[in-house]
Amino acid sequence: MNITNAEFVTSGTRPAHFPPAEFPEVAFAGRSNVGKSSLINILVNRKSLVRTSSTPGRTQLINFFLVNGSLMLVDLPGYGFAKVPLAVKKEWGPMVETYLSTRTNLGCVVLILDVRRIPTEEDQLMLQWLRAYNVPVLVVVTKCDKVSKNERARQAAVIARTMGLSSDEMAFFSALSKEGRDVVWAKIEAILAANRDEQEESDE
Ligand SMILES: Nc1nc2c(ncn2[C@@H]2O[C@H](COP(=O)(O)OP(=O)(O)O)[C@@H](O)[C@H]2O)c(=O)[nH]1
Ligand SMILES: [Mg+2]
Repeated sequence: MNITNAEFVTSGTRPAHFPPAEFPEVAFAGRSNVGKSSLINILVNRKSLVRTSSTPGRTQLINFFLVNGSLMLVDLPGYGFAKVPLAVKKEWGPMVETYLSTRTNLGCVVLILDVRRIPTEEDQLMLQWLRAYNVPVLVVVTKCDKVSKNERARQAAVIARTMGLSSDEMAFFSALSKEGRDVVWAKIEAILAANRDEQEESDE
């Protein structure tokens, strides 16, 4: 993907705040601090279009970024951070579930997992939601710079088993080395192209 332009559009917590559903949309989901914002920044070749943080759990808005004037990338609030106040935790479920279940132009969710961790119940629940809503999913296993190739292979097997995924449903990534950037884009573009084909078939 050749990036000519990437810009912040808006943020919000409910459909009334969201931009019009006029472009295909790719949303990024995962635990707080897993590396969602870093992944988006690398995908769009920008150091800090999306704010990254070492104090997790702060971003509680859904943030929209327009790429090349034709594709929306969406940074969803992260889940699973213990120190978030209960009131904020309670808002998370309805906010994200409303987004996932009502966003008509949502073409793909990139679910991000840390290569060093066993996926949590929340990670599994997120994948179940996405499947229930028929949202195409790409799982990106990130922070791969932090482990050896052997450890990566071991963890990939654990992640695949825990999540019920086949290995071709996962892509490996590092925001530090930028390994996997092109593969992630290619997989996203393949999913969006498949969505278009399906749409055309149902229009006929
Ligand atoms: N070593 C390494 N650190 C990363 C990677 N991705 C993110 N981080 C770091 O992890 C922290 C959280 O990243 P961020 O993108 O803000 O996570 P988010 O909460 O999911 O959006 C930051 O300190 C990042 O610099 C990666 O691939 N490798
Ligand atoms: Mg973030």
